[in-house]
Amino acid sequence: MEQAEKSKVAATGLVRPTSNGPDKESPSTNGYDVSRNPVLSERVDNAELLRMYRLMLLIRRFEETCGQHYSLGHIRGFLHLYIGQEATGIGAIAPLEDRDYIVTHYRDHGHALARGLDTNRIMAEMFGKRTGLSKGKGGSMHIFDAAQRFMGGHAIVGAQLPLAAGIALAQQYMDTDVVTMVFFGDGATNQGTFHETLNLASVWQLPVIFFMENNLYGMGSAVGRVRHRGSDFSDALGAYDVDVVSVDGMDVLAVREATQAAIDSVRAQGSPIFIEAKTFRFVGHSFADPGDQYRERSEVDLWRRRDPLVAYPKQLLEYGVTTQMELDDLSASVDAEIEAAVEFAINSPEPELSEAFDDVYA
Ligand SMILES: Cc1ncc(C[n+]2csc(CCOP(=O)(O)OP(=O)(O)O)c2C)c(N)n1
Ligand SMILES: [Mg+2]
Repeated sequence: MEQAEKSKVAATGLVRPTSNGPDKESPSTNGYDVSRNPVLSERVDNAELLRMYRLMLLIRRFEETCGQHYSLGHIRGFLHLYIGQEATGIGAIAPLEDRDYIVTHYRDHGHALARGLDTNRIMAEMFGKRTGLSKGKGGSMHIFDAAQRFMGGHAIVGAQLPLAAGIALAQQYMDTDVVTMVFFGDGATNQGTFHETLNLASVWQLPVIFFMENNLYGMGSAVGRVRHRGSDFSDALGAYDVDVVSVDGMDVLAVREATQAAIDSVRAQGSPIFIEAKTFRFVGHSFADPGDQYRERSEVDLWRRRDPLVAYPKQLLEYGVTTQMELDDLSASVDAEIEAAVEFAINSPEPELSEAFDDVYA
């Protein structure tokens, strides 16, 4: 293997088997060696690599299916698909512990599935049914499961940031080592809440991970048109003395490695960390937006060539982590799960009118 190629692969935790077989020090016997990666080595085995792939596929198929049912009028309101960004969500959420919190934006179904929330109940929420995670009254932008510490699903750009700071402040007050991860887009960085929250998180040294999914566009606005420094966030972050990590959001293992290191650090030291994952949505901003009026076709094609749903399984096969037959079985099981979720949603009742004001706090 070329040296450059080798070091690139080693950085993601996978090392191609050499003709002499796996490295002697490797704990693995099937060609997959994470021992060279100090962050991932003790935590990621082949089963976990496959679990991550299954979740990525589950998100992709879930999103495609939602698109179909939106066209049929079964899903209403807004629908913001996560297609293209799967590697980012899975790489970020996989290393979190059950006790950690997630707060996110309206492009939230991918995060909910990554967290392991019930597929049937997420789908039912999409369909506005009573069995949905928000009792059918939230819809696609308001997936919520307090028991699993998944605190939404928020439609107002940037609104989730101060909520995350509040959760982190509570954890700091109670002296736990719980980490709060908040997702937001590049567009949210121009909101006042972004700067206010970063300032307080820095002043109070809150245990929070600011996870920016920089997909280069906020609705139809390229980041370079609405930020004077474009995708260079060092100016904004330098002011708050928050450590910044930038990672390739199309590479699930690179995201996982960067996030795991950030989680370890936040858990140990309590201070905030900022992660920027560069990613891309392959489809429009929402289902109503064809997504091709403000982006060059060539730009979309370029990113599509890096589709994590193509690259990652190829990597798993190449490194002997799995077989094509196993991937096919896994794909069939994902299809069955999605089919069952749609059936569950279709057969579930609508919320009662009498429940309209239940769970309203003010
Ligand atoms: C405060 C506020 N302003 C405007 C909107 C309308 N809006 C919805 S999504 C969006 C773009 C956000 O882009 P970004 O944060 O990059 O997230 P992405 O959609 O790319 O994931 C805007 C302007 C809103 N929901 N809330
Ligand atoms: Mg964006």
